[in-house]
Formats: sequence, structure tokens, C-alpha cells
Amino acid sequence: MTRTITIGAAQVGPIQLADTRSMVVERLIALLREGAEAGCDLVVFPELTLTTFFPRWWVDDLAEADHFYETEMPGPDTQPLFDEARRLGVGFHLGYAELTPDGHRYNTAVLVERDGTIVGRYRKVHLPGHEDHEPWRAFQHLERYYFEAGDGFDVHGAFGGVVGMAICNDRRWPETYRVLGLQGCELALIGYNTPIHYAPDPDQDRLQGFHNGLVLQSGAYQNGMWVVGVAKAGAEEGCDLLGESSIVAPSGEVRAVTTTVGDELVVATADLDLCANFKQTLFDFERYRRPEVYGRITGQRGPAVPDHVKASLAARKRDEGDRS
Ligand code: CDT
Repeated sequence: MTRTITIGAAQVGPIQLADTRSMVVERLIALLREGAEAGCDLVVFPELTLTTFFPRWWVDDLAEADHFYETEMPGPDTQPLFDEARRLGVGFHLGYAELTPDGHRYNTAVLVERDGTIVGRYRKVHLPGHEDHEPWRAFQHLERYYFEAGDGFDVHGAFGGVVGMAICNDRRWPETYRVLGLQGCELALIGYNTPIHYAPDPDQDRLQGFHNGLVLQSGAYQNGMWVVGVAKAGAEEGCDLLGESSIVAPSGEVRAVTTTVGDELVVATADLDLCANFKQTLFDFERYRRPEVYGRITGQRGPAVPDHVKASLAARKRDEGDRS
């Protein structure tokens, strides 16, 4: 018997500052219903789905931004989404800003089963951008100010398979997929808000779509897992966000992709057993991996060019200087 799951990547178009939670939740419910009509078991929403991407603004006191965070999940505004999911028998994945009762702030996602119960929670590990106000930028990317980092990548038994979560910048790091892959992950769910403009190196702006596809597809293939990447997209408060939400097979092939930067659902049926074709052949970790030579991956954070390489480069430069 095959294990198939029909997945909807529910891209959400821009959310402006003036948009209320209930306006957003209405849009999410419309996407959820569309997913139900298309036969979806699971609908995947983006990172920080419920508000505009608020880390683009500086505030002197974090408490001024408290209204962007959820203090409970579900809370009064999000309960209708949970109720509708249970009524329809469609699960979902939702990213949001979390403020815990003891005052910790995380960029979080929850995985909700078809009966409306939360089966997994993930807090973003890789926080991009900067922690201080940098007024030279056209807009800020202050995730390192607004959030604390989460402490790991877990997997969950849900939708008949092994499901993991990651959030936005996590998708650019091969370690994310590999740590999930080492737990047998068959389906990774990843919401994102990716500005087209990258202030530290604007030459990368034209490459945003290419890099998004590159990391989602290689993460899927190198770990033999389905990967669903879902954007909050479009022109949000004057900032253009990448669309190109996609569902990628364990072969690395794109099975569905959005073509707009608005609210848009694309659907693919994922055969979870297809993961084994890759996990048991080229990427048979147990047979082929060599963790004994990968120590640097967990032993150090930044690169360290070995002293003998520095010395030989310096010697070569001296020799070239002597000859010229
Ligand atoms: N939300 C998020 O993580 N966005 C980042 C932007 C990086 S530029 C500061 C991303 O990796 O897409």
C-alpha cells in the first residue's frame, strides 16, 4: 500500500500594517477551503503568516511590537482556522511570531493534524539580518533583534509519515535538511518571507528566485525527502517579497510552483514511499556517510584556514614578489 498525501502550498500575498488578524485569517480559511476542494490532506502556510513582516522596522522598545506576537495558539483570532480545519478534515502548517508567558520571543511554526490538534512546534534556528538599527538600509531585517533562536530540528509522526519543519533562512543551510534527514524526515515544511532586495549585496537581487529553487531542490534530493517551500509574497509596505512557492519531490524535481505573488494555492500529491528510492540508494546514509571526517561541521562555527595553508600562500606571494 502506498503512503500518499495531497499537499497544498498556500502562498499568501502581501499583508499590510493596516490589515487585521481577522482579515488575514479569513484569507487563510479561503485557501484552506480551496485546499479541501482540491483533496488536500495538508495545507502549508508561510512564515509569520498573520502579520506584515514587522522585522523590517526598528522600535526602541520591543514592547512596542508586542501586538505582532501571538501569546497563545490557537488564540481568539486563530481559533476559527483551527475549527475550520477540523470541520474540513484538512491539516495545516502555520508560521507566526510567538511571545511566551515568560517573555521569550520566537519565530515559530506549528503543525496541525486533520483533527485540529497541534502535533508539532518549531522555533527558527537560523536568524538572518542584524540586531541593531541600520538606517542606511531601504528597510531593516531585524530578526536578530526581535527573536531568540530556537534550539533544534525535530521530526513528528503525522500525516502517515515523518514530518519536519524549518523556517525561511533555515532553508539556505544544508545542515537543516541533513539534521532532519538523519531523523528519517520524509516531508519538510518551510515557510518564508524573502525580500527581493538584499542590501549588503544588491547584485544578488536578480538571483533570489534561482537561489530559492537551488536550496529547496538540493535539500530535497540530497536527503531523499519532499520539501514544501511557501512564501509570503508580493509588495508589502513597499517591500517586494519573492513568490515561487513550490513542492519539490525527493528527486529534486519541482512538482508544483506558484506563478503569482498573491494568495495562490498549488497542489501536488506526494508519495512518501518515493523517499526510500533515494534514502536506500545514492543517499543510503548508514552505508555511505563518513561522520568521522565531518567533525568540523559541529566542532567550529566560522571558517578557519589552516596555518600551513596561510604560510604556503604567504611564501608563494613572497616568491612572486622576488621574481617581479
Ligand atoms: N525571513 C527570512 O529569513 N528571510 C531571509 C532574508 C535574508 S536577507 C536578511 C531569507 O533567507 O530569505
